[in-house]
Amino acid sequence: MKSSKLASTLLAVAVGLIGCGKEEPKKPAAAVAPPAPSIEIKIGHVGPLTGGIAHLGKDNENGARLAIEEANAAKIKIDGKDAKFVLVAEDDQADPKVGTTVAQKLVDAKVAGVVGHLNSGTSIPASAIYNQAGIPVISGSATNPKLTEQGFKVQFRTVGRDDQQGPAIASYLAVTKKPKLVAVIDDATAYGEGIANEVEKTLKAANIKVLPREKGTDKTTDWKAVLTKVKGKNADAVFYGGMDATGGPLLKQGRELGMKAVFSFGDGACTDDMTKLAGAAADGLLCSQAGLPPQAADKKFLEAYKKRFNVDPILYAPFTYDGANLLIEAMKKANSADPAKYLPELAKNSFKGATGNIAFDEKGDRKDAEMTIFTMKDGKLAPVAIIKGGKTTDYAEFMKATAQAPSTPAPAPAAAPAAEPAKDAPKAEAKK
Ligand code: ABU
Repeated sequence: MKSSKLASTLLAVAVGLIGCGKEEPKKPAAAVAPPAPSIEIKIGHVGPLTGGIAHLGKDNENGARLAIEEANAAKIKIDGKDAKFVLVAEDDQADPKVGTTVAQKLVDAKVAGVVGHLNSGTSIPASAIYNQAGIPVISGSATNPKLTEQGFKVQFRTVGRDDQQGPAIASYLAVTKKPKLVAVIDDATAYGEGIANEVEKTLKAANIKVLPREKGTDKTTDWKAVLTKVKGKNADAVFYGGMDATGGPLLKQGRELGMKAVFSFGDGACTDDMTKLAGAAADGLLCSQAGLPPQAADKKFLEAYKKRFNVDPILYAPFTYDGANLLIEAMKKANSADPAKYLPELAKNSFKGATGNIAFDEKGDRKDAEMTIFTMKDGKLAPVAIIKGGKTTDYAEFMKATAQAPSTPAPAPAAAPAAEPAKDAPKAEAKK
């Protein structure tokens, strides 16, 4: 009896315990939001990342990369989706054949747009491939006029053209140095030969004699035979159409041969690297760029570039930065990364970039591109004049006027010394 009472007591306690442990009905779990839909948008960049001008290729690539990183940080939405921009960077080795191979690779990778190529010699053949695929492409450095003369609706550039740059540097040389006989040398590339032709045309129009053309290649670093010939003809100025990797040795060897001639270069060889390549021989160099100088770029861009890459831009990084931003801006406006949908927005864009106001004409050329003239002094390139719309303005004056009217930089009235030849120089071809 005792033991059965104990058993019932234990049973009652156990039932009580089970009762206490009874689970409460589960509350419905808090709703977890599904991840926001996202879209990956590939943007290609192409330039030489190996070879003698790899430093310029990297400079261009850095500009595009910075724009893309900033766009990702800004958490842009395209078509209601979180846009993740991805830079697909390719090396075309400044070689036209590699350029077309790489262009096809980017088309196959389904990039939405391309910034590049750096060289005119690679940009021109590659443009046919992008055009066939309907992919917008913006070069921040290729200056040969042919690039935008092919009628390709997808092709744009954020720099000026060599039928603006050639007359600008040739006129400045003619007026400030008054040469009687000029040797014109080129590297046999689309860019080098093209700008040399423009310079020769301008000099001849100003009644200045020009020696028969001398040629090298984009790999030539021994110019002694060419220079000895030029020195023998007593040329008092030399113009070289080519890049800094070959222009540096040309200048250095010219001085080593005792040449006193004024050396003048186009944008490809208008970099501070000339001091590294040619040493003290670089002082007195006259050269041009087909846009505002890098130091005149937007301060915010310059600071961000330095912070990100720990160097200053060399030449055209601000222009590839603007190129990438123009693509992204057009996608935002079209609310689509589909090239067919955003291309019309790109063509009609009016954009305030790091290099000033950018709008394209019907060929895809930058409207009202500035040309800058530099001289090398104490191992540093210094901008001395801006040529815009046929007017030459002292650099400091131009910057002052620009600061006062930031949205539409207007040059001050034409200043000596280059106003006269700029007026007389052959005009850039009329836009069709
Ligand atoms: N504009 C100078 C370097 C690039 C090019 O046009 O080939």
